[in-house]
Amino acid sequence: MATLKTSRADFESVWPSLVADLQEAAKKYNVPQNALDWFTKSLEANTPGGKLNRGLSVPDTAMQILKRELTPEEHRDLSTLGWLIELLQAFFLVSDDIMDSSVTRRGQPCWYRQPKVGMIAINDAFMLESAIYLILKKHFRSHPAYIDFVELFHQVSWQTELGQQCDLITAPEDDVNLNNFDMHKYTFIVIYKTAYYSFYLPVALALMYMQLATPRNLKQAEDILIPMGEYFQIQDDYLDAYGDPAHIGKIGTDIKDNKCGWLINQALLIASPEQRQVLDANYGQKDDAKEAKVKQLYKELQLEPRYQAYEEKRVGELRRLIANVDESEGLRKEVFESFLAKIYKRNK
Ligand code: GPP
Ligand code: MG
Ligand code: MG
Ligand code: MG
Repeated sequence: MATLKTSRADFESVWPSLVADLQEAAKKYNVPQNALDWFTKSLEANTPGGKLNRGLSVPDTAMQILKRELTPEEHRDLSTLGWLIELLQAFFLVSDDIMDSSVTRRGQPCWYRQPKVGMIAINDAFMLESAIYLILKKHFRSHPAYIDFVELFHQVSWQTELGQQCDLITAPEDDVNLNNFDMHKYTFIVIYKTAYYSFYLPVALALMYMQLATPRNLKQAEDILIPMGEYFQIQDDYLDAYGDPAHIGKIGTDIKDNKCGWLINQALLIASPEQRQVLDANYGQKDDAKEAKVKQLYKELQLEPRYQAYEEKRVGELRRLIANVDESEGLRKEVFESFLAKIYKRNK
């Protein structure tokens, strides 16, 4: 059987109607034209334009479970739910780039650094979040899972904020103390700030939409998707230092930002006392030369091959978890296999 997959073009074809819905919602309150234009510009600059993996995986998951192509109505609805994840992601990224003092995103200056935007980006981020609930209400008000969708978006947002909070308070700008880092804290940060919204949310939405969600299959999905999301964020941390900015569309800031990331945690596990002193003296400072010294030490510590070994080990574990998926309550191994295929050895 050919693999069932949503094309990027089919998914993107749903977006303009959602922009129109949102403009409609704003027009109800007689929003002045310049404000409407600003909102449209923020929607278009921040929502499409990424890899769209999270959004595409909602219709993809449904097709794999149903083992057939979607009807036009199912395609529209599931793509709409997918776009809601992309709106959630837009809300998070606009905010995260301010908090991380980042420079570029998707090959462009971060939204808050674009002409005339600045801290207006904070309100733009709130509006991207509100857009989720406006569209949910408009399209799914009478769907049996409506309240489950609303609660799921709230729950996953809360989980992401818990992770983001820990990420931020573990990386104070003016108090570099590498003793505050450890792999236990690291794991908490990445599971909450990334894995729930990027991996669990699309599958849970697809199951709820098809009215196939049960406590058991949701739990089973979570048990695979959370370690997969943890692996995805470890890749993100690796690419922060080793990725090509032209490819990943962003310039890494983790070393300068004093982040409790995967690379520094691995370095701390294996550094000699002398190497530890180099890290203490150079990590977490807004200084190119110091950042370069940390990267040089990462090289000496052979963190790149260490990452590759980690990747192979983790992928082996994930493949074993997938092989053991119980398909009797609607889930299918293929759902998880296609998530894994999209991220294995990714370089962007
Ligand atoms: C990724 O961290 C995590 C997020 C984008 C979640 C943000 C959560 C909020 C509640 C705002 P990251 O900073 O490593 O991502 P990137 O490398 O893309 O900047
Ligand atoms: Mg960031
Ligand atoms: Mg961040
Ligand atoms: Mg990152």
